[in-house]
Amino acid sequence: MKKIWWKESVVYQVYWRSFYDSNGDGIGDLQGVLEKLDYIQKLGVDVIWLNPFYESPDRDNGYDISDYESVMEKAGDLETFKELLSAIHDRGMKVIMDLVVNHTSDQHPWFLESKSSKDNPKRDWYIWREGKEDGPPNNWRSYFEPSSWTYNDTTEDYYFHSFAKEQPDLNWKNDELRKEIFRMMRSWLDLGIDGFRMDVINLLAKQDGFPDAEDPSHISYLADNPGIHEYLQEMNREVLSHYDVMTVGEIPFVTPETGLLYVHEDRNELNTLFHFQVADEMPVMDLKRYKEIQESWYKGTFEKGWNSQFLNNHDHTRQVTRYGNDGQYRVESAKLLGIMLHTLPGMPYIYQGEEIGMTGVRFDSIEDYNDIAMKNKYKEEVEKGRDPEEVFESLLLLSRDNSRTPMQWNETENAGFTSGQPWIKVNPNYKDINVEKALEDPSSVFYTYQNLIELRKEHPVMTYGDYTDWSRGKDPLYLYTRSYEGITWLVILNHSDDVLDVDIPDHYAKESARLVIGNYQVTIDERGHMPEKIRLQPHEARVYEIKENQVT
Ligand code: TEU
Ligand code: CA
Repeated sequence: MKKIWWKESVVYQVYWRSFYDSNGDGIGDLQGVLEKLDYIQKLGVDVIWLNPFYESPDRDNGYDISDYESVMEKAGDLETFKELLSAIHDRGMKVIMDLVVNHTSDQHPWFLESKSSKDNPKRDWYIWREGKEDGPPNNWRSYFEPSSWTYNDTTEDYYFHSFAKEQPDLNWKNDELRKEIFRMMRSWLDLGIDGFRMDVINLLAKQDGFPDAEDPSHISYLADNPGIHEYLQEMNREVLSHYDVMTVGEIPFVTPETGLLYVHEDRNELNTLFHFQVADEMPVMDLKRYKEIQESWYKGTFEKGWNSQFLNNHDHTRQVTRYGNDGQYRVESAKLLGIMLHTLPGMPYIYQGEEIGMTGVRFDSIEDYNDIAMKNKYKEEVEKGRDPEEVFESLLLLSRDNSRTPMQWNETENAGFTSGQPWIKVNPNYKDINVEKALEDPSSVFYTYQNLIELRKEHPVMTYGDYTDWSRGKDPLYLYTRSYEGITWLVILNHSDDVLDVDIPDHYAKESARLVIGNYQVTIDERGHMPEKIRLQPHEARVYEIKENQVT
């Protein structure tokens, strides 16, 4: 297997607008990230992923870009970004930027031109179709709207958008457009960034002819269409192959088979991907399914391409709330999920605040929310005549704002995030859960994460080890091994609120072992032998190292 720096990296995602506000306008900013770099460095991560900070009307928090080459005023300016970039490099870390090239803002000058007349030179940079029988060209939904088409009065036809109507999709069939995007990518890479997280990158190619969908509510027709691999190979050839950088594609609706086509080492497209089998199929933990997904991605991609591990991000509710226990066992459960993600095969991503066990939120009314996905859905359902209270309740668990509340730094007003009025309310639990407290407490979630990241630097088994699941069918137990060059790590996790008795597989029982990391105090057999049976406390996680040459 090829060894390479990014495979060995841990990435920390900074949703800058909710990270730290340096100037009191209530919005986090790049200067704020700069001021908190010591904190990120203390955690020990290798790479920082910054969500989009390009010029944008901000209808979808920066994912609606109106100028790819300047910095949104809220975030700061290009000089501040350059300063941040070199400060991160000085600390031995790297930076990846969000690349959002499936769509732009409807305020991008390209789109303003494109919609102005049928013979405008930028007309073909977006996707235009005639309507059908007084309606849109087909029956497709978009992610954020009941239709993926919006009518343009001036030209009396429709443009296509996979997301909100303020986010028209670019036409990747157009050669000039692709050239312009590649040039823009090179200009950021030439500035010294270390790669890209590529927003919904498998949506670039569209289905020929836009045929009606049998079931328009399953929007997978938006993704993974013929032509996509040609675009990405061209992007690799024209841009990426000329730099030593990493790329991670956001790739919804793929299986290990189709996902591998994006990241296979011989195909020269992307390095790694985020797939959404967990997020899309599991609103809450379904351990049986989770194990199947891990197994199939391991079998499908290990030693051929490279996978990622994450359970939350700025779009997905905080993991301790969604997949753990954010009440009585918040600390144990946050640590267990961290230990799991960092010992499964693939690059671990940490979303800001995860490392202190931040939780999801429940605000009182829809007015307190900002997420365009949630607000549009609320409006759509209420307009159908459904009870507003019921609609509101149904959207709470997965609202993207669960993860977008400000980073909780300390117990002062607004959690120390801003001296002004925060753009989104702070989670009321900030007096209990905050960075200052976490750093003072040697047994906090923070130090478990710090430890996990440090362990990866010394133990190649975490990166390159093969994976075997020994627990199949025995939920809530998840027991697996990673093995590499004679070293085996045995990971034992209790995904439940109850005590759990576990039989250690014969192969490993009684062998010489040491505890590498756990989330409870454990007294180990003084001869250092793996017991035959162990009793796990609620949400307990243990990782043992076993030297295989001593296994008889
Ligand atoms: O998200 C696309 C998106 O909707 C997925 O993350 C979704 O969660 C996945 O397909 C599983 O269903 C990206 C950005 O992360 C998001 O913030 C933007 O709103 C969106 O693209 C549009 O740019
Ligand atoms: Ca600010």
